[in-house]
Amino acid sequence: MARGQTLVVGLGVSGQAIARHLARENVSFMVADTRQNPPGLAEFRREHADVPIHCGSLGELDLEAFEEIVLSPGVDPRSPGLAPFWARSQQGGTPRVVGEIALFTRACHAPVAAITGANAKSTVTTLLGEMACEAGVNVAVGGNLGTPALDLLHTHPDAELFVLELSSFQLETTPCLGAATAAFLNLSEDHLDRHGDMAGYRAAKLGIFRGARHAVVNAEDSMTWPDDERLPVDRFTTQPPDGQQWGIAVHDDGGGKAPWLMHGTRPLMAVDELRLPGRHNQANALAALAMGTRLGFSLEAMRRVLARFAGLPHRGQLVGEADGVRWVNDSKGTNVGATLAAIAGLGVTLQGKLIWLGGGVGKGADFTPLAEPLARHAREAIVFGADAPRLAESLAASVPVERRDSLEEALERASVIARPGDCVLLSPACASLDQFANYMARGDAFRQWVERYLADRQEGA
Ligand code: UMA
Ligand code: ADP
Repeated sequence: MARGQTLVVGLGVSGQAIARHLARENVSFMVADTRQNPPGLAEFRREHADVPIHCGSLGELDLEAFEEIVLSPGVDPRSPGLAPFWARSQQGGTPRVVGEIALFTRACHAPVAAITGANAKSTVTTLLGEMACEAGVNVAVGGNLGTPALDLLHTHPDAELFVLELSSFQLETTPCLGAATAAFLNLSEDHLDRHGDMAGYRAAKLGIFRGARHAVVNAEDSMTWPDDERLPVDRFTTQPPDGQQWGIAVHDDGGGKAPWLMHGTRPLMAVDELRLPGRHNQANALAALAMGTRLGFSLEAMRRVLARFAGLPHRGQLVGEADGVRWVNDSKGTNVGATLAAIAGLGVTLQGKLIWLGGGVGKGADFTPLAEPLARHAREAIVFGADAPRLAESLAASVPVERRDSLEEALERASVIARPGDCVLLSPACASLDQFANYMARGDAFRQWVERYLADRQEGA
């Protein structure tokens, strides 16, 4: 192996984007994947016939010989084979160990708006991207969501702005992002298997502020606040704003008093005008407004987007409504923090009660924080999947709990007990992998069942 070469680790979506980028830049590189036969290998060989590929343990490679090692996000820089190189690289030594976003920042010459958080990243990223479009900006949107960041450079060579959703995995291997504006939306337990504890998870996410010129953070979650006190910061809250915060307060525009999204004392738009449902989405709208304002978008353009954006599939998505009962697919609620937001956010908007459907693979999370909001907002909790017993045990003292084997059986039960004004909410607080290919397949199963059920009722009526 010639010294000076780059090693790309991981042959997934990100690794393929890294390889395409290095090939375009005429950088000599090889790829490695710790799986013996990673999916996409044959396709990769066809696309990059001259690129050496190593499948198997990284220990079989002479890592010292590389100048740079570029990791896919799913590859842990602290894994045994990489840890010494990662530690040395942190001290400025070689080989440099970085991730895809480090290569992106080197090659990108347009401003970047970056979004991270345990939850709501995709929603805020998409909202901000739509706002940019509406404001007439040539924008490219991607990252952890949709198109990998490095591919955006190629698909949008004339972009005036990049809006990127970034995960903790991507941020920890990015030495200096240099964002024009960077949002850290919230922090709750997730990915602790990789980051060790909440401090490690937070430290990785704080990477979003390295080199940033502006920050947007959650006034109600001090874990999202940057350590660097010199960084200009906008804060959002779902409470009445304090000073120049972005918040929600009662305002009368002549048509009577109503809750409005506010920037300090400036009314922005009535909460009623927002198409996205729930209190948590009001927070998301405020975060996007704060970023968009910093980027110079007009309030009119941003309001038009907020009035029409109905949300992404599987995130608090209304999939059917009949007899006063709403059926909401929040299958992307795959951790306790997300589900707490969905329960509290939707619960406060209901005339009736929630019928909550949850379960799957709990990733070892503590479910007890769900008990209090469910006691307040839910008629019943119907649990299914691998961690149903643990969920039932955590909730039974606070809310009526029914256990079912499958999502379909949980839905049957929900249809029997739902009353007008209620909302049947699938927000499982768990990964789906015990019973589904992914959270999208779970959400699709929910939607299909609801559509069939509502069609049958209509036929029967
Ligand atoms: N691999 C190794 N060794 C390892 C781990 C993985 O060789 O120790 C190999 C695997 O065998 C596989 C490849 O690396 O061939 C997979 O790489 P990856 O896990 O980094 O996944 P990608 O397909 O490259 O997708 C990644 C993100 N995945 C993760 O962070 C786990 C995608 O986010 C992202 O969209 C994509 O890069 C483009 O940037 C997905 C995700 O689940 C949506 N993200 C997590 C989340 O949102 O919670 C962080
Ligand atoms: P991410 O990309 O971070 O996973 P998404 O926008 O896909 O975020 O939303 C995932 C889930 O997060 C939603 O399905 C919902 O349950 C929850 N969620 C949405 N908004 C918020 C918020 N402001 N705070 C906490 N959780 C939220």
